[in-house]
Amino acid sequence: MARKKISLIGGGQIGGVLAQLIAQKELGDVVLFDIVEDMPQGKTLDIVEGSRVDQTDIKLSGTNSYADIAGSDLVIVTAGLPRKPGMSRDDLLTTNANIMKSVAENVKEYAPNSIVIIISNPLDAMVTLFQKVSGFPHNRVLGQAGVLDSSRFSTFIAWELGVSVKDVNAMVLGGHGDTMVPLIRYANVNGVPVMELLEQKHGDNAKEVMDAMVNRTKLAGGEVVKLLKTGSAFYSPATSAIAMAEAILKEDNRLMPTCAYCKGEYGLDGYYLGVPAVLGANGVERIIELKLNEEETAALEVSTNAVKSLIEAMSNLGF
Ligand code: TXD
Repeated sequence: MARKKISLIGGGQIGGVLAQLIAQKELGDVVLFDIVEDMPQGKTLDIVEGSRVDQTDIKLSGTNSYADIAGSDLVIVTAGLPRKPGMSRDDLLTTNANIMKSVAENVKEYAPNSIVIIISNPLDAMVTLFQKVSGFPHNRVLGQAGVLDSSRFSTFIAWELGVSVKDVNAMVLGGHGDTMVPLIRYANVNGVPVMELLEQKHGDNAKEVMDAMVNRTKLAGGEVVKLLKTGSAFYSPATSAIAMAEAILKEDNRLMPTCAYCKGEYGLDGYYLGVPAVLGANGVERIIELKLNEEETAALEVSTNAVKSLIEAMSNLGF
């Protein structure tokens, strides 16, 4: 089988960890692109010089020229500014929309057959814009947010219940903002409902404990930004995007919360939103529609409306 080619647009904090993870997992050869001169060359040289120790052998190169991404199977985009303390993801809209437009034009020109995973914020708007500018089929343009938000939720559940995080399954849907929707009813520890376990431990206070975890999940990105002071989370966003990349490159058909294009699913027509999707050879193979109850439907609607107004704000800015 031919070696896969993976291009990373943006060689900052997340881009660097993506490159290292791809190398360690030998998912394919890596081209790391950034507009900053020499930096992506330096990062990839640094990573490749550790490959003897890691016992891995792939090609890694850094570049400031889009021509080098030609023939990519997969492109992962992190280009754009991260948040500073006190900023919301939406505050990044104008700056990152300008960057995303140029990225989409270049990926369209140089890697027209690639599948593209967007990570840059505000996520739902950036995925929408990339698809619009590139004109790529919707199944080949998707965004990473839900895998990370779900992993954060799972982590808090594991800590609370004193069980291994490996056994926790919890999913977060909706937009990648403070209105995201952690699905309490579906959360389980190897099949055992989390609420049942919380009731055993906390009795009548179980709901309060769950609400606190849901809240922490929604604000988890900001919690890290506040502590780091100079940027936003980068290890866990990278690891999450790599899980999606692996599902696509290995054609695994894995079910993951994905920012995917809805054509009527969840009552949403013509918008990108975080929904459960099967990821495989074609990118988004299909969206899975869950039977949400009234409360969940209402929460998702709030999130959907937030995404819609973000897209409207972007279009009012001329994008
Ligand atoms: O889960 C998620 N989706 C996210 C998203 C979780 C955390 C952070 N998330 C967002 O990812 C964050 O808000 C940012 O918008 C992106 C990238 O975050 P990162 O922490 O990697 O930011 P850096 O370190 O500032 O890196 C951005 C790089 C930097 O090296 C710039 O020089 C480069 O982007 N950049 C560009 N690259 C290519 N082309 C253009 N035009 C360009 N402009 C800047």
